[in-house]
Amino acid sequence: KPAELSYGARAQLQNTHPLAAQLLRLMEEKKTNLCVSADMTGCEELLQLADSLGPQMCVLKTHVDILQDFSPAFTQSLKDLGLKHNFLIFEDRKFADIGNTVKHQYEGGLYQISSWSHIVNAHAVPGPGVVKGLSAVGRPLDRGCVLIGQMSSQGSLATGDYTQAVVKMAEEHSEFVFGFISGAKISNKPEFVHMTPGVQMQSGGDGLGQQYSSPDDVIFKRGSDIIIVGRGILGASDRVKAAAEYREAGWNAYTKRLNT
Ligand code: 6AU
Repeated sequence: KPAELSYGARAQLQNTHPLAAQLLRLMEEKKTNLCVSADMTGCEELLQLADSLGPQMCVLKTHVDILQDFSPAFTQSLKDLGLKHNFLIFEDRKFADIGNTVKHQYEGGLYQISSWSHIVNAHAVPGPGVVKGLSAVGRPLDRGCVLIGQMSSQGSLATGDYTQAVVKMAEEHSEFVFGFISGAKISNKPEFVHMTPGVQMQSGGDGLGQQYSSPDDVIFKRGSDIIIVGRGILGASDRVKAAAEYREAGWNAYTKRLNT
């Protein structure tokens, strides 16, 4: 088994994308590989969550199109909280159209995602044009993208050869793509960052196809880098305590991997 590089060491590799380097460095500094999935419907509640959990997480993930009271002022407040607590913002938009369309969806409309979100994700199903379109908007702003190589949901079609084709597409567009959404490590290149959703302390599901694995399974056994946790934290009576527990479980799994 090849030696495991720390997050900090991976940040310094020649070919690590600048945004990935920033992310890996802040993970090392803050000792957290927790991404909180802030799937909430009110701006004020989301901002309060971001402020209270800010110290625990490396990334805050949003679904901005489920907010009932979205406003441009909200994104400014979110950016300010990101600077205050040193976390990156990830709008989970899952772009999946031709290059010209995703370019407009990324930059324009009501949400102007490129103006506030450091990270976005995309499906590879349209072919490399989706990455080229996003890249035309995102690169001048020093943004980055993760491609969806696998999904956590039951019956997902993103498996096998499809996953391998996603890895190839990422490698061919590493000036903008710096990693993956996947259940496990799917590329051996240490420059790439793997982020895994479908994480809770207990295995199980949600009745709508979501499937859960534990932080230890995801980070230690399957070699991913970041746990993405939504309802495991949002559904807890004490969210700060729950986030601290996920953070500790994720970090312990990482240090165990480094020392094995
Ligand atoms: O922890 P949960 O189940 O409450 O939330 C999981 C979050 C949701 C999903 O939209 C997202 O992770 N997600 C993704 C992402 C991040 O792209 C991919 C996937 O395969 N499964 C998944 O749950 O906000």
